[in-house]
Amino acid sequence: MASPFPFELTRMERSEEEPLQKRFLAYTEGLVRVQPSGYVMPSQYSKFADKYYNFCFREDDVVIMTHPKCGTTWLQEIIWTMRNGVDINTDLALDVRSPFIEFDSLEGPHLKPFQPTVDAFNERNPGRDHRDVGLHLEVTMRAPSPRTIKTHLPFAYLNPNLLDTCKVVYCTRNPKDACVSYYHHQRLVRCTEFIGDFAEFVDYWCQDLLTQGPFWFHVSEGWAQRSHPNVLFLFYEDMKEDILRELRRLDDFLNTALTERQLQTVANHTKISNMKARGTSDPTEAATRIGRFVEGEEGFIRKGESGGWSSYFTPELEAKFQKWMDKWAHVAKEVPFRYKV
Ligand code: PPS
Repeated sequence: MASPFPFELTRMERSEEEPLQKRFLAYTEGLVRVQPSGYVMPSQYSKFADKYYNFCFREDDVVIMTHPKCGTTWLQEIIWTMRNGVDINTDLALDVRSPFIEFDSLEGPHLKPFQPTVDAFNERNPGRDHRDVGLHLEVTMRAPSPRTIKTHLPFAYLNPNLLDTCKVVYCTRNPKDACVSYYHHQRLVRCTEFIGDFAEFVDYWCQDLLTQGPFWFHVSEGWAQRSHPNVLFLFYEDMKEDILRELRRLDDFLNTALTERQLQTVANHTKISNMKARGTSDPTEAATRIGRFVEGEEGFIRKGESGGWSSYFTPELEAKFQKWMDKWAHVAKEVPFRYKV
């Protein structure tokens, strides 16, 4: 039986929302907060929160859970490839191979969906119109096993039986690099369309006003579960430092039993330069063509560095960021982030 979403959803105060709507052009429908965490989402989330909370996971699902910009896409390509016989010749888009459960909550109706996702929907829901239900939710629900599911939702907003049912790979990244990456992302994608500069973005980040945050709330949820037998907790910086070591950990956790040679193939296939070169991994070209991405911004798969933040943060921005870290010290001091690898 379905359980109601147990948290309160409140519309953001007009005094906070209106200035944001002038700088994030896509937030025309407004924003909501989940209480008591203060987690921010576009208002469409209210329509789906119950459905995500009751989403039925399967025993052979693997869920990739991250705050945005912490290594999701890299892991989706790695884990899908590892779990699908090291198939490096697939012509299916990553969005279809590894669906994004709550994407319907993040994009407005003005955006044209990706054709491969619509095709997957039509194949799995003959005769139904994706505008009547959640396109991405349905594509995820009806995906064939074994599913490799992407989510940016924290544990609390998904089915409480998630960890009793399947495995979760939680990945995080130092918040300075995540912030730079999110800045570029929110300028790029028309489902946010941020038009300000980096200093302004840091201001919103440090006030925990950005969607799919607060960052530390998300990380605290993942960190609390790091020792659960069905959780593998990863750092983006560790993957940058030694990808084969992290692939071996994934191989153990997922029971994929790949040979060292196969792991090397996965490492090569998921190198940033190789992922950028494939439309099946990097949606930038296709999304720009159909008006989902703003032309002239950096691509969806961008630099992929650790430590790139140092050329963005002025001493003033560092001081502002530090204050925000101090505010969240109870979590921030616990998690051993590395700021350069
Ligand atoms: S999203 O939109 O939240 O799903 O973004 P996410 O995939 O979590 O994070 C995007 C950042 O990861 C970088 N990236 C990679 N780094 C190393 N290797 C590979 N293969 C790779 N693929 C994506 C991507 O470039 C983003 O980081 P930045 O710093 O912006 O370059």
